[in-house]
Amino acid sequence: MNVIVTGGAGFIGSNFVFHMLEKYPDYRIICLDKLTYAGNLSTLESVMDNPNFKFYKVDICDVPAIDKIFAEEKPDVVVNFAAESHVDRSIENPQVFLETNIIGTSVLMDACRKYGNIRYHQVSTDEVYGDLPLDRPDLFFTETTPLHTSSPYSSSKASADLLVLAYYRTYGLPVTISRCSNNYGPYHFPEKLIPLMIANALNDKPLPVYGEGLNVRDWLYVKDHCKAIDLIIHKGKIGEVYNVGGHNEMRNIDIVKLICKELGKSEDLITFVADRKGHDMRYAIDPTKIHNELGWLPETKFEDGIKLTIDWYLNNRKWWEDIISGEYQNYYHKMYDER
Ligand code: NAD
Ligand code: TDX
Repeated sequence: MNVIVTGGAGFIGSNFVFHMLEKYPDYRIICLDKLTYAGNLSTLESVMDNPNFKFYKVDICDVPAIDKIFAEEKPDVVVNFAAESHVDRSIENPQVFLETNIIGTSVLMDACRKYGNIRYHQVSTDEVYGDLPLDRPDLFFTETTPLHTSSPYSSSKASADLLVLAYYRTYGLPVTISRCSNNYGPYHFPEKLIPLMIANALNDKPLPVYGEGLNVRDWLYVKDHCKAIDLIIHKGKIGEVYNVGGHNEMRNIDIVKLICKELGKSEDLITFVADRKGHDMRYAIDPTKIHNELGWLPETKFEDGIKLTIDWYLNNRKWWEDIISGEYQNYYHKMYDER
């Protein structure tokens, strides 16, 4: 089987590439990535020489380039991870989110239609459902919860989801969508909460918590997300949406305190800063459908996953130090210096 993985030089995409190459030695994995600020070729170093792996530096919005790759590689399945993924950046500059997340999705699906009605999987997010109030712990997002987005990022992802479902209904393209909660684990770009706090704590820098840190996220170890997508592309029902989440809700402030504890750093590093505009309060996924239909369950407990993650950042300092010493410095100053 030939599997195109877009965004495979990013956080979840790279973990998915590793998972697929290890689990299916007879598959070819073809990675398409533009290598934006979030894509990192060094992440894929260990698989670059694998004869079952091929890398193309390409923008998913580039129609002729995508057409050419589809014609040459003859994929059986396309899994689309490629996206602008950071909510804070979408608040600063929405345009590129609309281009990659919406137009890019349609370019890939058009190529799927053109080259033989190819199986297409869209990696989406729980953020398309908006947020839940803190005082209603009984509420969860199901696949039928209405889309109700808050940020340019989540709006672009919801738009893409609607397009994917339209291509199913209108053209009969064999699609599925997964909507996952917050991932954490190796190769997570240090602009996001957990790796940012680990990197700052290790450098004894302030730990910038937005607002009062009471916002709740439902954290899932990245490898469990990859296993869910693997199941969906092999056994999922065409035209369906699957929620993926770990029933592991935590307040931001508790995550940051836990990171301080694990690293032996003082909680005095914690600094409360101005809140994110339109900040979603709580995300909580009901993963009953994927459990009942496909037998998926998260395997990694948060207490184990966070230790594995912290160990990974301790053992792979060069990976994230190279990132935070470059263009990231400008980003960090702009976002945090006068916050
Ligand atoms: P990431 O930002 O770490 O990686 C995105 C990758 O896409 C990068 O390698 C980047 O170079 C590439 N890319 C960006 N624009 C591109 C373009 N125009 N053409 C080709 N490649 C391009 O993101 P991530 O956290 O790994 O997220 C992957 C996917 O999963 C996204 O679609 C995101 O919406 C979704 N998702 C993420 C989370 C999470 O917690 N990180 C949770 C649910 C869903
Ligand atoms: O410096 C910070 N301080 C802080 O308090 C950062 C970067 C974040 N936060 C808060 C904001 C959120 O409540 O931590 C929480 C998590 O923030 P992010 O890591 O930016 O993730 P989130 O906004 O929840 O979105 C993530 O999950 C859903 C991914 O980035 C998305 O791509 C995914 O769709």
